Amino acid sequence: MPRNVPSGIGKKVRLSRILKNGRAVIFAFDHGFEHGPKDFPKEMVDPREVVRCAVDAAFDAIMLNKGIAEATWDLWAGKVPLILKVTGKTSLQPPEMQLLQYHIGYVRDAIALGADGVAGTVYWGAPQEGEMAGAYAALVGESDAVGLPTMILAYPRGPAISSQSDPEIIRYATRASAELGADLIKTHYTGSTESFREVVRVSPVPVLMSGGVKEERPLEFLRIAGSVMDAGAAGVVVGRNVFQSSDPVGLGRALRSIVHEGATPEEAEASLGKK
Ligand code: FBP
Repeated sequence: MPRNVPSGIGKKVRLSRILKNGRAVIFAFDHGFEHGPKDFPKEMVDPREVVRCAVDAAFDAIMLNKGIAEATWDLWAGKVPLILKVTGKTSLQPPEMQLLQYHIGYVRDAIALGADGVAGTVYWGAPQEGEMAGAYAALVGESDAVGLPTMILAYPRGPAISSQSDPEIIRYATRASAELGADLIKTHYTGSTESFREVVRVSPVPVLMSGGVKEERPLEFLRIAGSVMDAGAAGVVVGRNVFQSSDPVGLGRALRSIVHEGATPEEAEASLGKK
């Protein structure tokens, strides 16, 4: 007699591949769409080079757009779970139009690619917030139906937003993201452990810090990673601070040591260039 799989198990199984003991270091690599190739150092223009580094550094998951996931699948398959990013915007549009993330992928693409999750951005506070939040709600519904976890890029942005890292605004964006039904929330650092602790507290689901523009010295970024872990975050989702680094694999491993092994930023920095 056919037996239905109890609902929600597939999502738990996939989330357990991404979060190890509730924590994850996730590699974000959608910049070729969001910002264009200018973000990539010369030796990193080939996406296979970058994905190879992410696999060598043993990231817990990798967030890619569809075309790059297809072009690199043989590198990450069976090693690093894929989170398919299904929204995007280019920086080629007039600035006011860059406040809308539109669909560039679908749940069926994620399934077809063997992904363990899907990701989408909502610019909280933007004039187009309703469109993006509505699309994200639909994404949650479709993903829940097939047991795929969703990760939201919760980014406050637009003319009504005084600061994209204001603790109270980030708290609100985080809580609104949790209310939408996201399973993982990726948002901006608020500048201190104390303020990020308050961000983590408003969410019933794991909160991860979004990397941001590359810090001048690796130690500065490792200290930020240490700060969010002290605040109770579930990890970090990072792109530029890794692939623009002179030692991307080392930096990825250094982040792993902070998130998974409780290393101090100084200990993690000392390991750079040694492995
Ligand atoms: P970084 O760690 O490089 O900041 O990557 C996180 C990310 O959200 C990327 O996924 C995305 O391409 C980029 O930042 C978007 O940055 P912005 O919204 O500032 O243009």
